Amino acid sequence: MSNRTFTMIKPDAMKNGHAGAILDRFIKEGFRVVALKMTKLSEEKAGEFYAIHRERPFFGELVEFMSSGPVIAAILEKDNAVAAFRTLIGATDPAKADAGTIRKLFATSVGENAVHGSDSDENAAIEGSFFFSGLEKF
Ligand code: 3AN
Repeated sequence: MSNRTFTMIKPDAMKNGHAGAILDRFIKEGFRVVALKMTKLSEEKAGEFYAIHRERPFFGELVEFMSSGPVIAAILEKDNAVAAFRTLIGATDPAKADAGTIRKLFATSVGENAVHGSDSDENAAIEGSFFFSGLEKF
């Protein structure tokens, strides 16, 4: 699993019409699509997904935002996928993200930051299994 990561195109990027450009960028950067779906998280499911942030002051805002509209969830494969993908998306706060990164190009704010990217191989596997069954991974 060390060459896989999990991502979501978040509701802000979906609403602002950036999903196609972001998916295109994933592929152009050499990530292979292992699994892909458009879905909408309930508040309960968003809370479960972000349970690690339960004590953070922005947790309520994060759950409300992530359940506010559809997302595109995907598992992506590439050598060193977790680190390579986090470099591609840029810093959490788009104002601090490097030029050319997905968050610099498409994010709205630190809370509405266009894409999620797993922070470890372990979390990539957990997050991928949260959204996809074995039958949905290719
Ligand atoms: P990253 O997504 O870059 O790994 P984390 O894990 O620190 O960043 O935060 C998870 C998510 O929580 C972020 N993607 C963002 O949507 C939200 N978030 C992080 N920091 C803030 C903040 N200061 N205010 C509002 N939302 C935040």
